[in-house]
Amino acid sequence: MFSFLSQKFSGVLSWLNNKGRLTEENIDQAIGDVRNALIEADVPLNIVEAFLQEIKNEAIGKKVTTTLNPGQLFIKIVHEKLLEFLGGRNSLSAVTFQIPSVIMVMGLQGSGKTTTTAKLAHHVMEQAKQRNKKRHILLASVDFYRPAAIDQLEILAKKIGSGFYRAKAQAPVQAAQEIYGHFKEGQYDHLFLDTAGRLHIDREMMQELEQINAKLAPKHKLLVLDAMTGQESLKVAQAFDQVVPFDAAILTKMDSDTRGGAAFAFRYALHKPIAWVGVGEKIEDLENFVPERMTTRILGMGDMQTLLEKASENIDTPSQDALAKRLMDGSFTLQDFYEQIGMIDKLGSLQKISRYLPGTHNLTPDQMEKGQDEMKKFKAIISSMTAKEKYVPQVLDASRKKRIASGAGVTVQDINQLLQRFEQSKQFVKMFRKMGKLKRFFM
Ligand SMILES: Nc1nc2c(ncn2[C@@H]2O[C@H](COP(=O)(O)OP(=O)(O)O)[C@@H](O)[C@H]2O)c(=O)[nH]1
Ligand SMILES: [Mg+2]
Repeated sequence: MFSFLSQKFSGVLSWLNNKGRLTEENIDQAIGDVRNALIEADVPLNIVEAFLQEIKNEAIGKKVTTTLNPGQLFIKIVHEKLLEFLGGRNSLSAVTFQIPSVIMVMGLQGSGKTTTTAKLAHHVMEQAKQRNKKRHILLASVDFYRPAAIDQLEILAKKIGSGFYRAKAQAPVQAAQEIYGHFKEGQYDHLFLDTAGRLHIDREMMQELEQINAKLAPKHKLLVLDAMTGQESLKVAQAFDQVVPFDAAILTKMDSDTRGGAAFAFRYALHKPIAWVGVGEKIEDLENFVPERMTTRILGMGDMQTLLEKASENIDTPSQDALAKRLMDGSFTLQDFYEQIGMIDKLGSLQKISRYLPGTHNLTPDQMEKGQDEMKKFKAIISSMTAKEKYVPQVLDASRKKRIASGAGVTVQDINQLLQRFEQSKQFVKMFRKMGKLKRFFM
């Protein structure tokens, strides 16, 4: 989902990470890259520009704090903005169906109306079941346009165990009224009315929907949008909204290699919720739309934001800065190494941290546990050392190692492993210093 956007953004962001400071100049550069990414992802140009303008306004004039380097600060702003555009943190579950109610499902042909209608009905029934309730649902279709469209819905109704009614009338508006009559008689809780789409926005389709809307006055109107259609889907949404204003959209086919443009543009331009997303062809493949999850996916960097917040809460800046400085002048000692491990401790378990970090999701629980154990051991070893040993580890001969091992409850091999790791970090530092990217190593 949104892999295209993610890729683009992570490209931009990794580039930013490598910059020392966020100056007006490199904001410009970054904005250019983000702009390209969004345009390539099929977000309409005017929306791209509006988005960038907001980011720019926030980025410039904001002080770079000591806990966040400029790249991270920019990530934070992009993250916040993107989240806001996609619906924010507190966006409530967008639609709750009243009882009784008619729910009209609209959209272009092939967008996934019929499938989504059944998914939704199933979802409502399942939710009721969890509360030990039962929902009496009627599915019906006025899609006389596409052959076998009504049969398709009938099959799905059987599958989910809902009611189904086939109208005798053959004209959409009359059929809708006939269906409504049946819905009332049957004392159903909800009628999900599947409508006919067309391949493109079409006058006849719109008139049908307008009339059905006028006659039945559905409590809820939902627009089904195919997320794969990118920029086009915004035009579709606007056209529908002008004729039959809808409550919320459902974005289907988010399981495919969908570009992010659809969700992004829709939210920005229409200010209407995306209530659900379709993530597959099966009945169960319907999920709530979660702006935060979407934002994270777009940025392609795990929940970096949360990590940043944690980091700025838990780690006191001076010690971090001091460590970075010691690394820089080459006086990095085992004591510093110890403090570094302590910082990781402050951030929570390795397991928790890895959830926030991109690229570490594929660490197995085993590997995590090993890492965690290793850190514990290293801490124990270092705390069993004398000051001299910590600062001049070269003095660690066999007998010293034996003494430390028994003090820390580890083996000599563990100590050797620690020393190896320590040497590796020093090598890293040298390399990074050469590349002029030292500060990054520590963040
Ligand atoms: N992968 C995937 N396919 C979907 C999704 N929703 C619908 N489809 C498929 O899209 C095609 C068209 O769906 P349909 O419900 O008949 O669309 P309608 O013409 O709008 O009623 C069907 O093959 C569905 O299985 C989805 O969320 N993911
Ligand atoms: Mg259909």
